[in-house]
Order: sequence, then structure tokens, then C-alpha cells
Amino acid sequence: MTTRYFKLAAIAVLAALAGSLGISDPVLAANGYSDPGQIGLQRPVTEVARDIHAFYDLVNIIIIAITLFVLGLMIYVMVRFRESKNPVPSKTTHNTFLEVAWTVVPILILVAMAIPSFKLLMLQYSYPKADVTIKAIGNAWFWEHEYPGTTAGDKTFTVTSNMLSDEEVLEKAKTGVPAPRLLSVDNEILVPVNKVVHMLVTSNDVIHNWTIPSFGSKIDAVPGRLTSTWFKAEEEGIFYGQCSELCGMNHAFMPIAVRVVSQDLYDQWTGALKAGDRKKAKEITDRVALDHAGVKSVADAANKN
Ligand SMILES: [Cu+2]
Repeated sequence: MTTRYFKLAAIAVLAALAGSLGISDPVLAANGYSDPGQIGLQRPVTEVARDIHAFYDLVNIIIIAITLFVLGLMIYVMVRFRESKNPVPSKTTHNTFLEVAWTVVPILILVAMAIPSFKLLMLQYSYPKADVTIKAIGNAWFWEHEYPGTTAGDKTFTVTSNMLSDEEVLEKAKTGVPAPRLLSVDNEILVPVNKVVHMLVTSNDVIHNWTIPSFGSKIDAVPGRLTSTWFKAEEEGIFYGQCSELCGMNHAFMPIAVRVVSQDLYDQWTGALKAGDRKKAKEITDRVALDHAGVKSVADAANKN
């Protein structure tokens, strides 16, 4: 009878662990943010983010295997060597084979984790040649993104993003564009799809952190210093992140919204901003937002205007 209960308990534990594992591609996450009720990590759209997920899964498998092994050993020892069954304990103090094994096996496990870990670290710091360079500046409590001119005489422009209030979120939802609360901003930044973007990150006041989970990007914004991260988004759409360094009162209210678009649209948008035409730039972002949200008819109507 006892064995049967152990079996049932083991099955329950295994089922729970299986549930928490291998679900780093959530079914619900069509957008670059976490859906209500989503389990697992935000859907990756860069090589770095995918490798982070693979590494996360690998380490989880190792952790679960070790936990189950130790749990099994403990249960075995408690049952097999309980006082009533084993009144005279063994006086054994050494076992060469066991001692070598419990030294060598953990080393092998650590090596198995270190190799993909260092590979990932090298990829994160590989910095392929940049197609676009942007400077993100953290402020208490909003983000500015500066697009520096690339050639002589080329204009530099800055996009300032503030979080939408609850009223503004409701207002935006009426246009058919999904506007997740606490993530949507008034001015999204655009980057071209399948292009290497170098993000130089700094801060004007306290330490913030520039993060987009779907890109596998997370880097501190330190005042007086320049840190950096890179990404190559392989999919068009909107991807959200939040300041990830506890920075003060409104830390939770300084989201980052990056919209990945075609090179053509990106050029139109940067062209408009370089010419100082903020209205046209806004029209482009609104149109592409409707497009990405799948609101084709409205987007077409907007196109005609
Ligand atoms: Cu912050």
C-alpha cells in the first residue's frame, strides 16, 4: 500500500515538474509581451533570446534531475535503513568508488553547463557590424532614444517615450490597436527587421535598465557611463520591455516599446523625423501599429487619407 502511495506522489511531482519545463514557447504569446495566464518566458525573436531559452531549459532539466535523484536517495535511506528494520548500523566510513564519483560527477555537470553558458556569453558580446546605432537614455521616469546622424550633415533626432495613462490606454484600444496597460507608450521607437541594432545605453540621473525580453536584451543604464547591447529582430511587430533596475518611485511606469518594421518603413520614419516632421512620423507609426494589430481595413483607410 505504502509503495502505491509513493508511486502516486512521484507521478504527481513529475507531472508538476513537466508542466513547469519545456514551455518556453507559450502558446498564447503572439505579441511581444506576456499574456494574462501565460506560463514560461516571453516568445524569443532573436538568436540570443532563443539561446537564452535553450540554456534555461537545459539548466532546468539538470536541476530537476538532481532534485529527483536526491529526493529518491533520501526516501530510500529513510525506508531501507529505518531503526526497526536496521537496528545495528554499519560502521563503514570510506568508500573510494563513491568518493571519486561524487567529486567527478558534479564536475562533469558543471562543465556541461559551462560550455553552453560561455557560448551564449560570447554571442551576447559578439557585436556584429551595426546597421543601426541608437542611444537609449534613462530618465526618472521615462526613456529617450537618440538616433545619431550616420553621415556628415545627417541630422540627429530624439524620440521621447512616456507611458500611456489608463485613460489613454482605453482611448487607444478604441482604434483597434492593442495597448497593454503599463507597457504602451506615446512614442514607440522603430527599428528595421533583420538588421543588427547596437543599443548604447546610459542614464541622466540614477541607474535604470534597458530591457526587451523577446530580444534577450538587458543592460544597466548607468549615469556617466555608456553600456551597450545588440539585437537582430527576425520578426516584425511590437516588443515591450520595462525598466529592470529598481530606480525609484515610478520605476514600474517607464516601459520601453520597440516596433520592428520593414527597412522601407523605417527609412520613411527616420526621414520624417530628420526633416523635423513629427506629425508624419506619428502617422507612420499609427499606420504600422494598425497593420501589426491586423486591423487591415482601418489601416487601409488610414493609408488613403
Ligand atoms: Cu528606471
